Amino acid sequence: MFRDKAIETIDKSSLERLQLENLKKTISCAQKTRFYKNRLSKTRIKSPDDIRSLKDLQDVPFTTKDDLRACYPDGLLSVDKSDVVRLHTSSGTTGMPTVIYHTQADLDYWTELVSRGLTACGVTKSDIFQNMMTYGLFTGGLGLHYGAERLGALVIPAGAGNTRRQLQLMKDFHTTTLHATPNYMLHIMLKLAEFDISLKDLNLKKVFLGAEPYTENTRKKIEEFYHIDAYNCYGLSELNGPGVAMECEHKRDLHIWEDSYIVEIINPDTGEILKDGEAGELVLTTLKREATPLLRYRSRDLTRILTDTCPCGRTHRRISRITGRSDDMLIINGVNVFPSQIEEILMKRPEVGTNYQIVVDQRESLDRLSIKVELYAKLFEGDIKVLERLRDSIAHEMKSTLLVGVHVELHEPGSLPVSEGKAKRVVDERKN
Ligand code: DLL
Repeated sequence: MFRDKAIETIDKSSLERLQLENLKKTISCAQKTRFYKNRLSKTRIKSPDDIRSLKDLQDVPFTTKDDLRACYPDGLLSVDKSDVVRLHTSSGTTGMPTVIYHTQADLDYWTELVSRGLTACGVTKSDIFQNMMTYGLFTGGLGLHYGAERLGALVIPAGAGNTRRQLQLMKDFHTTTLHATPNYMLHIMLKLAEFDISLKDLNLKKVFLGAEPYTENTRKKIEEFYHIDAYNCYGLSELNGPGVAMECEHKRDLHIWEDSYIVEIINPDTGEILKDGEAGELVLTTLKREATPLLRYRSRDLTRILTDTCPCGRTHRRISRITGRSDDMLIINGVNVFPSQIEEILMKRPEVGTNYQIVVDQRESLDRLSIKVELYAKLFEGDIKVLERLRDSIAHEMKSTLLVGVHVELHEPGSLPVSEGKAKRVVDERKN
């Protein structure tokens, strides 16, 4: 199903023409912001007319999260404040927040992109869409809310948390489609029995999972438990929020909407532009945003462009599942370890439950990597030797994959900290 077949299946040369036209408009918008006026004045691109081909964008320097922070609160605003209808900011927990302003046209386009993604997975006006993401400054709640409403679905703005109420809403209103973090979907699995709700009482068909990295094994675990289809939805608040790229019904990774973004993949260490298929950091330029245009924004997310075509017929390129962030790599006694490698190993094991935590500390000046894993309750009823064998086998597989020794601790279900929003999987207790 298509929301806008003409644009979703546009041929390459028409798409590039459209991108060029909109890139010029974006440069013109950007020059109205204090930040880009100053930055572009130091480059060859002094006016939209200096952009003759899409390649000319490469003469513009990257924009980073630190640039956005330094612009707080309005250094990146390109329209009169009276034309702004909403703003979103990041939490600012790791420094100054970043702020993105939207005109009504910006919000309309964002909503349209989300509706496209939902439609590509078969969501229709007959669906009951329960949105279990946080509403507010975080973009996950409002982003999908308006996208689902636009295509006529009945939206339940449940927000995050309060699992008992979530389950009651699902049951009473026959919810068909959910939107949640993967970590929260895993958490609810444990709660069904506690609240005396069986899957047979529910009418779930689909879930959209996003806002945090997760592996294919985690998707499978969620699909198999709930007997539903789980679709990946990616985005970041600086580029609107959810809906930058979404899967279609074929679940062959994420269609990125190229009428709205120019996509580049770079080597995160050198900034060199990589070829399609090569893994690196995703860099995005907005093409349709008026209030806060961004040129070559470094997402820090690691992915690659997929070159094969998708059977759905959409022509926009696809990116692979995000494997992590260029800044979330752990260095354990000199060895690089990505949290996604650990999740991959854990989630394919049927004994492993729904939650885990990675803890790094130091013993006698050496780094120590510990993995705390929840198992299903029935495993604690049997022979302790079975548990010991399982612990050793996980530790062995971790060591041979990660090339560092791992201390594995097995925990009962519900004993590790849970989060209703994004999971905090890594606790790094080392002093830097
Ligand atoms: O998390 C927007 C969002 C909300 C996306 C709901 C999808 C669903 P931020 O809080 O700015 O925005 O965090 C963005 O989260 O750079 C990725 O590192 C990570 N992320 C988001 N979606 C995915 C995903 C929202 N599907 C950061 N897979 C991004 C992997 C994801 N990582």
